[in-house]
Formats: sequence, C-alpha cells, structure tokens
Amino acid sequence: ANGNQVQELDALVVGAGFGGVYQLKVIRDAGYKVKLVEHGDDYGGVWYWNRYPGARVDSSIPHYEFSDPKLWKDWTWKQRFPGGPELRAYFAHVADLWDLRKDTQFNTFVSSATWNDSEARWTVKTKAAEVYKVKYLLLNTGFAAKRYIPDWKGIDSFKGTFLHPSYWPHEEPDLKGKRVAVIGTGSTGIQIAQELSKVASQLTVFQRTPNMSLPMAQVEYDLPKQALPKSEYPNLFAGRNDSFSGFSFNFLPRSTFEDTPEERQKTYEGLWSKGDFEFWLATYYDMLFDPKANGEAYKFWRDKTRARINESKVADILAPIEQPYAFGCKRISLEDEYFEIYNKPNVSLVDISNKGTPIQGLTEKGIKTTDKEYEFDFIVCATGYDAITGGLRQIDIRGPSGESLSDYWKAGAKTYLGLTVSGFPNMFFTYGPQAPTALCNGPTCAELQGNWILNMMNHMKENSLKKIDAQKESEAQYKELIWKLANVSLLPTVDSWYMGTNIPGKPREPLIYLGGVPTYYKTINEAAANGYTGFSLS
Ligand code: NA7
Repeated sequence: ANGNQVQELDALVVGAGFGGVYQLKVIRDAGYKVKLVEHGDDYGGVWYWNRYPGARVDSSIPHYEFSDPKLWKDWTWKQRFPGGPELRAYFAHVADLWDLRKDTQFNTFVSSATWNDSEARWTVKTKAAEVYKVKYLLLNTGFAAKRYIPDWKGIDSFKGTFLHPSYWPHEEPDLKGKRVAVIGTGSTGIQIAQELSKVASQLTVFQRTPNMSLPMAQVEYDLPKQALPKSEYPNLFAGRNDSFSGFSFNFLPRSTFEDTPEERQKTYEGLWSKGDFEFWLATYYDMLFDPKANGEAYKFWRDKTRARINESKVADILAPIEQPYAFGCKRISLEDEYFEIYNKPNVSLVDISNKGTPIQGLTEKGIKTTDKEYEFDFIVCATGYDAITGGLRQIDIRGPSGESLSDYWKAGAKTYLGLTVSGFPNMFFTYGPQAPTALCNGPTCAELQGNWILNMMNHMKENSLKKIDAQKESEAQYKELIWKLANVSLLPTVDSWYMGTNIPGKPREPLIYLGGVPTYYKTINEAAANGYTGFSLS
C-alpha cells in the first residue's frame, strides 16, 4: 500500500513491542479493523533494537511473558532471565500463534497525526508518505524509543567506531582484541561491560554515578525443568495485577526497624539470595520512603558489593562508603559478575563524576577527560534514552486546537490516567508517562492497559459514540496525584530518567505513577466502570 491511497481503519497501533503486539491481537479479535506499524523490520520493540552483546531482560520469566495459555502451553525458556536472541524468538512464536504478520507493516515510521474534528478521525502519515485515516490512534512506542547521545564536542571527529547500544549493527562487529570504551553505567552499560570484558584487549568504563546493581541469580533451564510447573501459570498470571510491580512478589508488611538488627540481616540475606528484584521490590515496605530505612538497605548492598572488588580505590567509585543517593530510586539493574570484572587486568574504571575527571569531548583518537586523552577503537555510548515521553514527543501529533503534543508537554507531561491526553481525543498509549511504566513488569502493563483500551473502544461502539477526550480538570487533578504519590517517596530526591533529569532541559517531574500496579489498576477500572469519569464522550 504505497503512495497517496488513504487506508481507513478503526485503529492504528504504533510499535511492535509487548504493548503493540498485545493491542493488535485483542482489538482484532474483537472484530475491529486494525493494523500494526513498526519502525524496525521485526517484532520485539526494545529487544529488536538492542542487539548489543549481553543484552538481557532483568525481569524473570514466566512473569515476563503473555498470559495467553495458547502461547505458554508449548513454549519453554532456556534461562530465568533470557537474552536478546531468546526474546526475539519468543516474539516470533507470539507472532505465529497469534497470526499477527498479516496485519503488521514493518519499516514504517509514523511521523505525524492530525485530528479531523468533523470526521472524528486521525489522519496519520508515515515517513514514506503513506496516509491512514483512523478512529483510534494507539501509541505503543514504549519508554525507550528515543535514544540519547550527549552533545559532546568532537563526536564526528572520532575515527574509530561509535555505537549506541539501541542501534547495534545486526551484523555483530568484531570487538575481539580491541580497545573499547563504555560510557554510562545504567542497565545497558553494565551488561555490555560484563560481556566485553571477556573479549576486549582493553575495556575502559566511564562511570558518572554508581549503579546499585543487584545479583541476578540467573538459572539455566533444561527440559523438563522449567521455572514453574505449567499448572501454576494461571495463578501466577492472575496474581500479577496484585503485585506493586506486576510480578509475583510484594513489599514486606513490616518496616525496617520493626526487626532487630539480626532479624534484618537475615531478611536482607534471604532477599539477596533470591536474586531478581527482590532486594528492591520485596523488601521492607518503608525502604523507598524513609531515608533511614533506605540507608540500611544501602549499607547492606555496599558491604556485599565492596567485598567483591579487590582494590579499595575502585570500590570507592563503584560502591562508596558514604551513600551517594537513595537506594532503589534510580532503576535497579541486575548483574552477573559485573563487579568482578574490575579485578581483571584488561578492565579499568574512570570516575567521570564532578569529583573525578568528567568527559570534555571526543577526539580523533578517543575520549578526552579533564586530565587526559584515552585512545579507543570502539566507543559504546550507553547513555540511555529520552525516556517515557521522548518516543511520543518525536511524532508530530496535533489535536483539534492545532497545538502539538510536544508543545503541550513542554513544561511537563500531562495525561489522564497515564493513558491519554486532554485535547487529543481518541488517542491512547501504553507504557507511557504517569502510569506504573518502568516500575511495572512490561507484559503485565501491556495486558492491563491494553484491555482497558479495548473495553473503552467497545463502550464507544455499543453507545454509538465517536469521540472520547479527557477533561482538563481531571488531567490537572491526576497530575497532582502523580506528584503526591512521588513526594511521599524518596524518588524525587534522585536524578534519574524516572524524574526526567537525564536529559538536559527536560522538566524535573515524576514521569511514573508510584502508587503501584494494584492501585493503578483499580483507579483506571473505576473510571471506566463509572461511565468513564473524567472524560467527555460525544
Ligand atoms: P540509563 O539507565 O539512562 O543509563 C545511562 C547511563 O549513562 C547512566 O550511567 C548515566 O549516568 C550515563 N550518562 C548519561 N549522560 C551522560 C553524560 N552526559 N556523561 C556521562 N555519563 C552520562 O540508560 P540504560 O540504557 O542503561 O537503561 C535504560 C533502561 O533500559 C533501564 O533503566 C532498564 O529499564 C532497561 P548518570 O546516572 O545519569 O549519572
């Protein structure tokens, strides 16, 4: 379908990660005419783009998959935390069993969407100048659709290879015996560093902020051994919406100092040995709220971590004696022998925080910090994303007023229920701002938000309604709620992409809903059950 021919649909779904794939499946099953378009040339979303060595999900399976028995019945995983290739194979399995390919178009980047009020339709245009007219615009672009590369001087002058992990070449570059830099120590940077420490002749990691990463506790599965007997899957999936973070665990029902120091140590050890996010999201309920409780968690983490690092000078950078920021308020990563790589002779660490030697720019040969020039063959720029809002703002979306979504959000994100924006009728998104996004297991939120959107469409159809738009007042109240929930926690005290502060000039604000999945689920479902409170329907 090329050229100027306008394609008319009930809904256009944008993005083929967990959110978009689920949305296509349920909406089409309900009888709507729908199509999925995706920028890449296959399914997977972040798993399609992130092909860097060591890319791995840090949510455990079987949480990290869809709940449809048709999918899991005959699917077996090889690892508790699967890597990129296994996740892409899973997406291919989903696409086959859900028969998605015939309604998917790859290599398609949505560039604009304009609301036509008299027709009550979105006119959507792609980079290749295709045109769609749709009743619903369903954005499933995820939280990491727009990569971020700092504006360093001299990037173009570097003669070696400069890579962002989300744009890793499909044909694996050969890093064996090469001098490699990794800038950034978020989840991505540490996964890459772990892997490249095995192949690079010299690996230099540039760290601005310590990553309070936790041991993953990877498990290899061999048939018939799997994480859980399949008979327990339905219960597990049913329980995901009752967990703060969309997994199966929850915070403990007691506070840090209700336990004696000995009991506390025992509790921490227990959580630690389980791996996964348990030391983060299944710990004392006050950990993310009370600085003293948080300090206890930090101390435990610090001592465990320092014990793994040979040189105390290096340990001081990776796991400082003094707590640098509130534990768990930047995205926790999971690692597998990450801290041990610094004991290897071919690996070194550079502190580029303000206390150390910040990067001044790139040169022909490599990286220049305030004290010296480093030479590299490869520079891996693991500096993250214009997270959560970037993927949405890069599309030129204009509602009835003519103002773009990007402009409307200039001073901060505004949504109602983390699902839609006032003044942008019939536009909904999953895994976007002001939802549990990024503190919620991806497939859990894909399903609960995707189902909500489907139910909304059914309600519109049954009542012969054309247009649904959030009211300004409910949007403003919802934003107050977002701040209220954030302010009782320690999250706003820390710079992170949760707070938008990783991008220069981006407003500092909580980009996620911090009330947890169960409360969020209740909130959005109550609004629907009461006849879509906070919306104007016509
Ligand atoms: P993150 O988590 O945003 O990490 C980016 C890293 O890059 C982080 O260590 C940053 O340090 C560092 N960074 C960013 N900008 C700079 C500049 N200008 N100079 C030096 N260092 C910089 O992105 P990831 O890709 O690792 O992970 C994204 C999410 O994917 C992750 O959270 C999981 O949900 C999966 P900082 O901490 O800001 O000081």
